[in-house]
Amino acid sequence: MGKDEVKIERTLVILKPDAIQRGIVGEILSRFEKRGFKIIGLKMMQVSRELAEKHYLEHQGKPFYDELVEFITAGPVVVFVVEGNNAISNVRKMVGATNPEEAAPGTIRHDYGLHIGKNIIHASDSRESAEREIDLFFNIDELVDYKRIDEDWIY
Ligand code: 3AN
Repeated sequence: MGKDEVKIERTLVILKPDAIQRGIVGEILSRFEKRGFKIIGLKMMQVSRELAEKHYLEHQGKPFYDELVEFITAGPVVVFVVEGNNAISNVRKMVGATNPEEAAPGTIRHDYGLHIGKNIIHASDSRESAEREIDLFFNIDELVDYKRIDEDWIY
């Protein structure tokens, strides 16, 4: 694939309870919109313990697992599906390193966070996890197909 070719992907983003409580949802969402990504599904929800355990299955048994489940269920979250060119890796780059103290300036975790336990945002890390997580959080009829009017000026 040439460097100039467009590869449209979908990925799941969760704004964790700290982002909602701190009133930074709009600002963060805006970063994705302004970059040119298309939001094709969006909702606020309370994550159940059962859903949290499914979402964090791969971390079961790790020392921070209980804390992780407690945190994601501690209050409402905002979940959305982002679509666009190489969305999975490009969104991960915007999110930054897991630990906000190590995340590069300009990334969301750096710009809004100071501690690994409260790192504001989750984004799928691979094609497989994107598919699994979108399926876990959204019904197919909650995703919408539309064209942004600026699309031809983005690609
Ligand atoms: P990322 O979200 O950057 O992909 P993962 O998948 O390694 O990070 O970890 C999932 C979540 O677990 C992170 N978002 C973070 O909230 C939490 N986490 C990871 N490592 C630690 C740690 N050492 N201490 C506390 N929480 C952690």
